[in-house]
Amino acid sequence: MSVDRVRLEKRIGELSAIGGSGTSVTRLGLSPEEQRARDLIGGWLRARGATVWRDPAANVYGRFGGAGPAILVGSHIDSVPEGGRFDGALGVLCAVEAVGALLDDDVGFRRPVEVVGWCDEEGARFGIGLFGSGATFGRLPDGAAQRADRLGITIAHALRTIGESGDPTTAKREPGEFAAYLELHIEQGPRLADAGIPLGVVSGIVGILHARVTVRGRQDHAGATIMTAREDALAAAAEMVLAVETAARALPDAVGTVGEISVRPGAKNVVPGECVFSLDLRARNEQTVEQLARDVRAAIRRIGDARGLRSTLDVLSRVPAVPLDPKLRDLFLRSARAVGVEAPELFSGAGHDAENSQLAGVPTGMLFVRSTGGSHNPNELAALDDAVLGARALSLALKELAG
Ligand code: HGY
Ligand code: MN
Ligand code: MN
Repeated sequence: MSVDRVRLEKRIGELSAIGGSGTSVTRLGLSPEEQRARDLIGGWLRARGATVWRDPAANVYGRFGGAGPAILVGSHIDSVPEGGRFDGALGVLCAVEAVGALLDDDVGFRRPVEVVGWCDEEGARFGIGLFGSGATFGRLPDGAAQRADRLGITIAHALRTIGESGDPTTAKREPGEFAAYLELHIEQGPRLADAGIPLGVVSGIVGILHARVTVRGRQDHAGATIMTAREDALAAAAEMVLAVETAARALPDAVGTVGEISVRPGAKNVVPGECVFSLDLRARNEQTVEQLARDVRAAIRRIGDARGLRSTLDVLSRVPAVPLDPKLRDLFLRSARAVGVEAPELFSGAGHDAENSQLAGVPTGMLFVRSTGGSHNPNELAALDDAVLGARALSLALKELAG
């Protein structure tokens, strides 16, 4: 496959410049930066003859070929705040490059191919992860459009601002419109780098529970309120955050993270009256996710009761652990072998849009590209050689499915 290394390298630079500063990228869901990314990607696809459109959930699609169930290939175009240049972006760039290589080699499509750039996979702004693919595959949580960011801007308003109706559920497509979904993504962990192997095949994806905990105490004077007369919401939340860490450490293959915390009123001389923090609970299997959620709920209740404070836990989104399609796992193993790589099969601790397609009944496969420097940080790095290998393997897989 004639993947064009220079073209790929140039486009990695162009896309990471949108919302980028140095090696850091901030391209939040439904932000102006994300729209500029859609315009850039749509332009590349249109230039190769694709029919390009944006759907009511602000996903961007480029379709090649005629009618009938398509091979969908892509990833997400948004990032976390101060994230890296490759999470999501590399999957979209390699999808564009893989199709470009097939077109350059005059490989005709016996079935249509659609390249997709998913909107707001991270959920960093509105709290709903896998938002764009959730809309397409009918898996959005109830009331998603009314979910607001920290400034009180709702998803509906943000969609209307870019000219959409404001109802993302109208983006839903029938699973039968797709014969398969393929996603290339950086591994975001150390296993491929430690093994010295450039590609991996994803066997399954972790189950995730996202929630918001609100702790209500009593706002009071930091000087005139003696320690035994306080209902300090932040002190209680601090104990709860440590309890999340303890609960996750106690279960095999479980992880628990509190990534966001806010305090009201938030002044140095005021005993905090309210504290809101996020929960991100994950495990390889559903039983463990449920057990972890139970343990965390119990700890929050115990700590609140002991301090005489009230707390609520609101589940924001829940995606079950999902094994990926065996035939597509085998296809990616063969495609990796064809570019000289004996790829290991890896379970993904990171969530991906691929969960939504597989759960909706669209056979789904994922290919990992080695990355270093961790992820969700500016040090995230995929070597160009590895990206080119990934794009070539993706192109071979596409050729077998659609060529
Ligand atoms: O959170 C995740 O696992 C993904 O990066 N959205
Ligand atoms: Mn991510
Ligand atoms: Mn990602």
